[in-house]
Amino acid sequence: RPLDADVPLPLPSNSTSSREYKWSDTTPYASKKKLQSWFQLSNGNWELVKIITTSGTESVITLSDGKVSKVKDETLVPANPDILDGVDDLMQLSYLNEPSVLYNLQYRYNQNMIYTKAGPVLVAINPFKKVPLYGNDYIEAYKCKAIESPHVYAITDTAMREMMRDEVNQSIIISGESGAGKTETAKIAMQYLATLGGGSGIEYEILKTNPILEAFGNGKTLRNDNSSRFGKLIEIHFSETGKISGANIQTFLLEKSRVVQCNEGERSYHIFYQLCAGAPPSLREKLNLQSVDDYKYLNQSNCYSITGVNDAEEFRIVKEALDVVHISKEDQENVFAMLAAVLWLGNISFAVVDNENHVQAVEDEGLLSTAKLIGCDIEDLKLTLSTRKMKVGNDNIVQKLTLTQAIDARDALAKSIYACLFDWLVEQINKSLAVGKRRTGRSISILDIYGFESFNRNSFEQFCINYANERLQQHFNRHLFKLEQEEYIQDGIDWAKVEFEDNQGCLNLFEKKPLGLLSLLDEESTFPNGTDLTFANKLKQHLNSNSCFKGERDRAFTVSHYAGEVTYDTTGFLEKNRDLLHLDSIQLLSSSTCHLPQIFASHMLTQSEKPVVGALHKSGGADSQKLSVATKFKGQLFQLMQRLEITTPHFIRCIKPNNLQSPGSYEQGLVLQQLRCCGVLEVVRISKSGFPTRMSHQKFARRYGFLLLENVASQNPLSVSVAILHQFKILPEMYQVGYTKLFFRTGQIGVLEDTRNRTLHGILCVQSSFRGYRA
Ligand code: AOV
Ligand code: MG
Repeated sequence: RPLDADVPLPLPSNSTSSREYKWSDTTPYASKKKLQSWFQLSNGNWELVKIITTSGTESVITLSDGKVSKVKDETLVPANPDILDGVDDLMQLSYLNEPSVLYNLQYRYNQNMIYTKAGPVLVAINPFKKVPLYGNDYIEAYKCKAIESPHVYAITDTAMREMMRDEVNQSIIISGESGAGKTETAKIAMQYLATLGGGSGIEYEILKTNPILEAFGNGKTLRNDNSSRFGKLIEIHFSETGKISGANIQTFLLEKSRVVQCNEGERSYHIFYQLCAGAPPSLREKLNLQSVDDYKYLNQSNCYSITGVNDAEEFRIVKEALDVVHISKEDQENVFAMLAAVLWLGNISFAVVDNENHVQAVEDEGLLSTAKLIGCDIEDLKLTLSTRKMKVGNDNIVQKLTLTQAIDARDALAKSIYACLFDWLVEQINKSLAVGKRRTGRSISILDIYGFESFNRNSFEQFCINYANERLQQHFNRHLFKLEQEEYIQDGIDWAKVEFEDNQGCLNLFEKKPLGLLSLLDEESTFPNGTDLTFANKLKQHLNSNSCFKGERDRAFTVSHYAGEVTYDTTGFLEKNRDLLHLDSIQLLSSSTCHLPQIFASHMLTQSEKPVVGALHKSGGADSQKLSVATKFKGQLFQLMQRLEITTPHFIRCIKPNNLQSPGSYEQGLVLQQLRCCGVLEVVRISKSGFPTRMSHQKFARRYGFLLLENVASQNPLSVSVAILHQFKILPEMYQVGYTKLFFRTGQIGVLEDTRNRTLHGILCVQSSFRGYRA
């Protein structure tokens, strides 16, 4: 991989390459550099200022609005020479300070160059609009290396080449906050692989899994109109000749609660709205479909549509995609019936029937429709939702439910049906994409999970999502700092290993046994008398000395994540972690006359028969014989990390330039915060303490060789390079000579560039006055 490709991005605009030096510019380069510096304004933004005079401790500067100000020199941060404006790898910056990085990214972003390398990492800034960087022409150009500007295509191409060359499984790991562009990026990578490895037709199926999984697993949140509410790892397998032979999708913890409840301004899963908007009349009648605002589960958040999205059209696309992945029309109809059943379940209401506040389901349209759609007896459904069978000793007793209990039972059933439906779909898709013979060494996995989230109110879902991101961040850290330092060692230069800050502290807070967040949550979940409040108190009692933890008032606590502090409200934690489904509900489904509910019931039963971890089985009754949600999730994440560990990783960091999902707005503070917490600046920082500028001996000799006083035309690049270093008296501690490259400390190449430009400028001036024209 060339470290500094000189190829400009072939944008349709008139843009000259950002890195071309304009020879007509007569301002002496060296003095220009000294004139410019970064100055932080009171709003936190950085501005490029001109220094008029400097005393050594204080400088007089001009701001962009023309105002003149006297400032202390410490408040000024060196700016890079203009030649480095918009470099495509942050490693090429002579000064790797925050304003320079921010400016460089913004400079590129303003020209639709949303991709920039930060050493080995690809930084992608969400454009929130169509950018002309994709499609077959671009894919072709990246494939034959006609373009080398940073791009998802380029990093995917590298993964593909390394897979073929080394026969080692690869992974493309995409991270970033909610709404930063991970899912879009994953699709762009898949598109590239499908084009390069296509031929058998399976690639078409693979691409069609996207609209399906997005319809069933994405919803509108306050952060992102198309927010993934599940994690996904898609493993694409290749043949010896680099053709796609199949794929497998693994999903992680779907946010079930969204089915029955979501916040004002958010939506439940897209598929519900698509079904209601797009179902043809015959299906509407069969499922007794109403419009979205007739369903309680959908109308509680007061948000039905998404700007720019046509749900009916999306429904058509999803149905088409279901055809492609070989889900039969009959099964599709069963799926839609289950969706309708979930919606109708939400409309079931209860009435108090005795003076102990026990309730019974009202025999209304909701109940009748649900029973019909699930394929069960009306009386059975009524009983399931308003009573609970329990075993006390050897006796079976029937407990009547209160209103809250009944609503919980109803919602638990709806959530379970939906989650099973989702799992079932993934299973069907995997059957369709199945790899004939399991091969190793030739696969590329793309990881796209839900991004770090912080809302005004954060619940169990955010707790799990942010824990997952914490795990992923650790994987990122380890690999990047390790790889970075390995490059020095490989090229044989002296290198004292740099230790790096990692997020192990926060992970320990989650994972430590017995006194970590997850263990304490599980423990409290097993106590029959445990409540969200007793859980919160226990956390405060045991974890207050942990620097990543802070107890808050009432039921809340704060965790210092790598990406910022998040305060969690423990309300609902225990119930969501236990995730109990009454045995009665499972029995109801298994007695169903319909195909899917029966499958769901057996799925739920096998799940609950799995070996039990911890003390969970001690709590009341047969229906809690299952792993807690948090424990299961933790296990999944560990497995995921193990799988990724044996791959060569390629990292993409998505950055959200504003919180409004709007194009063209680049908020420096927001970008900086993500760069900081995502570790991009740390990659840059480690380079700062090392030798961030690298140039191959060849390139160095070519670029600066003419400055040598002696004739070196016949010598090899290494000798020429060394001669240049000597002639310019570059201090030995400022560089290292590797086997293939020269490594420079920050700023060193700027000095040489300076001399080169002055010399060239001199030559050109002489030439132009001699020839009578300006070059
Ligand atoms: P996410 O996956 O990172 O959030 P998405 O990939 O869903 O974020 O991106 C959010 C929105 O940004 C998309 O719906 C697009 O409108 C826009 N977008 C992102 N990348 C591009 C691009 N390359 N070109 C054009 N528009 C883009 V979450 O799933 O919430 O963590 O849980
Ligand atoms: Mg997403």
